[in-house]
Amino acid sequence: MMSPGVAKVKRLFDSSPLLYRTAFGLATFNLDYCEQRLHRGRYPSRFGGLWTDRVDFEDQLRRRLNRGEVAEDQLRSLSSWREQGFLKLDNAVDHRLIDDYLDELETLKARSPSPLYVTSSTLEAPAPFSAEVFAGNSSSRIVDDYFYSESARRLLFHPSITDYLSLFLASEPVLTQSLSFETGSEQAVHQDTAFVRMNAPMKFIGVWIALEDIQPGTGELVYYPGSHLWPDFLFSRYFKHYDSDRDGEAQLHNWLAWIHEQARERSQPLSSFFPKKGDVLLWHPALAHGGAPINNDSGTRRSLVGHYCAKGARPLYHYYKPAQRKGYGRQGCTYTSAYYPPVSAR
Ligand SMILES: O=C(O)CCC(=O)C(=O)O
Repeated sequence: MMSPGVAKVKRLFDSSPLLYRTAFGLATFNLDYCEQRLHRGRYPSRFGGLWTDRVDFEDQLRRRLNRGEVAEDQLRSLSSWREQGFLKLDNAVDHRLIDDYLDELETLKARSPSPLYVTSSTLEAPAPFSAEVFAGNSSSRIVDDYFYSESARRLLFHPSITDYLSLFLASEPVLTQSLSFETGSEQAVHQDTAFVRMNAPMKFIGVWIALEDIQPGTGELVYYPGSHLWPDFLFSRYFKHYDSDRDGEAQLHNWLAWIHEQARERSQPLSSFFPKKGDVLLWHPALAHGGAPINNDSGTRRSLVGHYCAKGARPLYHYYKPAQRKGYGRQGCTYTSAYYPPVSAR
C-alpha cells in the first residue's frame, strides 16, 4: 500500500499524463537512465535498455572482451540472450539447495503467526500467510521470502545465476522481489516492464527457478521468443509501466491483446518451458511471458521467481513506500523488499 502522503500527491497527477510524466521523471530521477534517454538512438526502445540491447552491440562486446569483462565461453549465451530475450541454464542449482529451501519455507509457513505475505489475483492487498488464504485464492504466491529465508537467498544468489545477471546488467544485481509458486500462475502473457516498475524501466531481469520437474498441463511458463525487440507499447502516451489509476482497465486489456497481435503479425508461436528440477530461465524485462492454463488439477508447479535491477537503479516502491527503501545483505547479495519488515512491526 502506498503511503497516504504520496497517494494524495499522486492523485493530483493521475488525470494529466504530461504532468505525471514531469513529476515522475523528477521524483524518480536516475542518472544512468537519464543518459540512456539522452542517447535514445543507442537502444531499440525509447526507454533505454541493457548494454546487450544496444545497436552498437558488436563494438560494446569487443571492448568488454578486451577489458576481460566477458569471457569467450559466454559468447554463445550472450548472442542467444540478445536475439531471443531469454537464457536457459540447465541443472544450474543443486537439488539439495532446493530441498533445503522447500523445508525452510514449510517451517516459515507453520510459524504462528507466519511472517510471510501472500499476494494473488483475487486478493485486494497482500495478506499474511495462512493455509486458508493461500489455498482459497487464485494464483497465490508467497512474496519476498528471501527476507526471512537464508536458503531462498542461497538459491536466488546462486553464482550460476548471478554470474549471468552481472554480465547482462553490467553491474551487481539487486534483488527487489520474489514470488514463490506452488501451482501455475495462469497469468496472462505480459511484459514485466508494465508491473515490475523501476526508475530505469528496462534495466532489470527476471529469473525462474524450477523447484521440481515441470509437467505439461500444470500451468507451465510460456513466452514469445524475440518479443523483447517488439516496439514499445505506451500507457497513457508516455509510459512503459502500467498504473491502474492513471491508465484504467481498458488500456490494460488493449495491451494484453496487442501482445498476441504482435506475435500473430510475426507468425511467432508461443514457446513453453518444461524444465527439470534445478533448471533456470533468465528473461529480459520486455520478454512477453505468462503462465499457461492449468489442465492437470492434481499437479503442482513449484517455482521461485526473482526480479533484480542493476545497482544504482531502484524499484518504484522505494518512492511510493519510502519506509521500504532500505537495502539488506552484503556485497554481491543485496536485496530490498516492498513488504518486509512490515511497518506495523517496527
Ligand atoms: O511463473 C509464472 O507463471 C509467471 C511468472 C511471471 O510472470 C513473473 O514473475 O513475471
